[in-house]
Amino acid sequence: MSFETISVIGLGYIGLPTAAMFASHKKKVIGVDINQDAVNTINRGQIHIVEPDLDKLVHTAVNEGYLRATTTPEPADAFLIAVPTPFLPTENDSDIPEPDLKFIEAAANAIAPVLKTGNLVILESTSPVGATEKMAEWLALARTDLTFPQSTGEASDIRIAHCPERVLPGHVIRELVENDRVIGGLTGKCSQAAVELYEIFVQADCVITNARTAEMAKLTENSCRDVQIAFANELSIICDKLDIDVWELISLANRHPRINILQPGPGVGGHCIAVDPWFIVSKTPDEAKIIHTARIVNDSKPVWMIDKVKMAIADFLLSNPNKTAKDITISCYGLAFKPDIDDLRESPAVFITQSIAQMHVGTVLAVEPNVDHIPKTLEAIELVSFEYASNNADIQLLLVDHKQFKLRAPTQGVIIDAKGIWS
Ligand code: SAJ
Repeated sequence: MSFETISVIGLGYIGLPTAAMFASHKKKVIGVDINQDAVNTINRGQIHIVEPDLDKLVHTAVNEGYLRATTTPEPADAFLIAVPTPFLPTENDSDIPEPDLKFIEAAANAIAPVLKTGNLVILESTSPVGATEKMAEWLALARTDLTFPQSTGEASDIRIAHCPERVLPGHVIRELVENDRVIGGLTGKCSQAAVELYEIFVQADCVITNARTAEMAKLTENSCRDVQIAFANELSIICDKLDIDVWELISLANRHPRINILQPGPGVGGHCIAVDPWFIVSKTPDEAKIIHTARIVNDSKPVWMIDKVKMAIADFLLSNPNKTAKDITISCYGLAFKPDIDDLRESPAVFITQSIAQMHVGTVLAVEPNVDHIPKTLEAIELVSFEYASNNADIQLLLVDHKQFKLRAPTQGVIIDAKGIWS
């Protein structure tokens, strides 16, 4: 098959780097997004997200005429759908979140009118098991004049596959090229076509399976990490109770040749690890016991951190009877969802800092070396320098192990260290 024109639907953290990657291999790429501002930004050769090296790639691709963004799908040889798969709203905190496929359905309906015989449609969005088959049904309903693999098998006009992205934010450009790719076609020909497409830029193995296994593979990877982090987070709570340094404990245990415990933290953030396990739990609630429990353990860690701060406030007032809570300044170090990035979305550090600012009557300061302003939703929090925060706080709360924080620690105040770098 020849893929000269490739369309990427959804120009976010995965879609835009993928589009730029095809374009940098001299393929004509049509990027499609419902966000007109993002489309305008990309067509100026700029980017609306933060990812190292992506700006140069997009700038060159647009300037050389290989990448163009639009809000309306156009005919192409292959379509890659990389749209979000959020949750449906839940009524109670204890409800299991259900995935919402509305963006995949909208993308399928948007490309359906321009589909033609020989096209390949790939779902890249992280999806619950069965979503690719569902997408194929939506496409078939919209285009009764074409044949699809779910009904016609290998002879279908349209080929469909699920090929989940697995790249690490902050390393996307390198990992897009170097990571093995799981290719789950609805038929063998669908898989083969998808392998040919990814081989345009992927230098690692493109491993063929079926669509359901490919969907489950992605969910399994992120659930595995979530379970492992939950183990570390649970250990940190146990060790706190038993007066044991969890960091020392983990480094000792990790000297065993077959043990590799991850690091505890303030909770699990980001858009993947804290989300994807629910796609398994919601489908198989009676079976997914460990995966479900890991979510509960990790989601409860930020609340545990806030309780630690409340205890530190109470202790401070006990040993300083002439002071009130209003006199206590709390500095929070790090707002991003993980070290050395500027992404504050779905960040436990933001949740903790915001909750402390809401409950505490005294001053709450924040230090985040990777951003220069605080988003509007966090206006109650004052962004200050490390020096100011460390010199003025009574309680010093380390939330993210950014490299800047590894170089120095506050020399006064009570330290609460969620990452074990100042302990
Ligand atoms: N975290 C810990 N302790 C650790 C490691 C991580 O508390 O020892 C926390 C981080 O601070 C962060 C969260 O977990 O809040 C998630 O960070 P991460 O680095 O584990 O993962 P993400 O969300 O940046 O990217 C993950 C990756 N998946 C795996 O490593 C299995 C990436 O490969 C996926 O492509 C990405 O999810 C995705 O898009 O699904």
